[in-house]
Amino acid sequence: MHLDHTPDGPTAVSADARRPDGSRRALRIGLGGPVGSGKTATVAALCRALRDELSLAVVTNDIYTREDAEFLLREAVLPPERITAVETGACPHTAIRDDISANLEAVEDLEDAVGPLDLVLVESGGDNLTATFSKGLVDAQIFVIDVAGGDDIPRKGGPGVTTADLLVVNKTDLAPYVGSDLARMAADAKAQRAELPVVFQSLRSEAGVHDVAAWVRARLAAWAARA
Ligand SMILES: Nc1nc2c(ncn2[C@@H]2O[C@H](COP(=O)(O)OP(=O)(O)OP(=O)(O)O)[C@@H](O)[C@H]2O)c(=O)[nH]1
Ligand SMILES: [Mg+2]
Repeated sequence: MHLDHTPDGPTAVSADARRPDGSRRALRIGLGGPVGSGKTATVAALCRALRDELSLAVVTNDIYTREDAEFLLREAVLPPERITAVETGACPHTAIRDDISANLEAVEDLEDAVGPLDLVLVESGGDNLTATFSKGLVDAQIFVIDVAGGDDIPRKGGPGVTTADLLVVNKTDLAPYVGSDLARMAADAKAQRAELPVVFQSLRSEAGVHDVAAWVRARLAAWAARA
């Protein structure tokens, strides 16, 4: 589990911040969350928001398919050589927490092939509220839930909701249709997370991924300063 946070600063560095050749490695940010909450859509929006200012790449994890990577390729959010799929072939959380070797290899291959990179986004396959990334794989993690999954999800907690460096409550545009109470979700998230940040977003709105992109930029600035 990924537990050593500071409320607004970077978490402990997951591994050596330098590559074997002495160059600074990319900041790695993991995106986890339940099936269909909007992880790939958030990754796509982040790529569009950041690709002109940063060198970035994406690793997706699917159980038996490459669908998330194929979606990102179809949408042309990045050049194809910057998107890699890992087929986990088991419970999604296994590849991001227990045996992270395939993901680490994918990240390192990307750095070799298209580096130097500023940022690598690693999307987990959709999983339950306990899915968290190993600190050996990512430096920070975003947990994406959505309002259609039920407005009691923040209250239920679980490691993703309570300990992720950023909690994203996605699809706020759907709240009126599914009867989700956003104020209650915000209060429950605050109770679970204290000072850790929460972003409510709709990728269908004009603001889109703006707040999450701002959070990523702040993490990158802290990462660059420390490395
Ligand atoms: N209305 C609405 N739909 C959204 C929003 N974000 C994503 N979606 C839709 O929700 C569906 C699932 O989004 P994905 O990004 O594929 O979700 P995911 O978490 O990557 O799903 P898995 O990888 O299968 O776990 C897609 O049809 C998206 O277009 C949003 O903010 N509002
Ligand atoms: Mg996905």
